[in-house]
Amino acid sequence: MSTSPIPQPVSELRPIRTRNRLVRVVAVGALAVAFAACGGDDAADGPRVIEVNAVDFAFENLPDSVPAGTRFTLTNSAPSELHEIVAFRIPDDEERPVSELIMLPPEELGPMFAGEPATVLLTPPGGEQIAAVGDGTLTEPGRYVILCAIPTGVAPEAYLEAAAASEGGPPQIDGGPPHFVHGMWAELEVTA
Ligand SMILES: [Cu+2]
Repeated sequence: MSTSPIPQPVSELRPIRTRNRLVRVVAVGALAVAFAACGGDDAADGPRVIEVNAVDFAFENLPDSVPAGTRFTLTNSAPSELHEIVAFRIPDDEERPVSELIMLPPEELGPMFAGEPATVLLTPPGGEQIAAVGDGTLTEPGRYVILCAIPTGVAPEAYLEAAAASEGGPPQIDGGPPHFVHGMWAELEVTA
């Protein structure tokens, strides 16, 4: 071998590095990485997949009820806003509808969802989905809050950079109110 490898320009390497770092930092389990790597080739008798589309400021094609094991994916047809699906299972002893819970002040709502969400999928406008927590599959029956907490008016790249830098905590970034304030939330029942 007499030829030395041609170094790749930094501009080509950088997006790959950024993406890897994001997945490593934001994704909590190794499971998310494994699923992202294998690409979701579902067999005919495999889990049901529902493609949800995000617009400003709502989820399209999100049913009220799905069987356990359903996997969601997220596309984003909004012109400029990053959107996400965050799914939190509602505690069994909580009986209020999501329409009431979502109106609670942060100090009341926060503790109810202090744990890990069941899944978090982010998709930039017209871009590729990033599975940050889980792979979009909801396995445990119960009621769920589905919401988007992206701050209004934040540049998608800026938010993703902040999320990567926050090491699992809430991204430190200025912006308008979270999208769920504009109605980007839903209640979902996962049946056994
Ligand atoms: Cu959103």
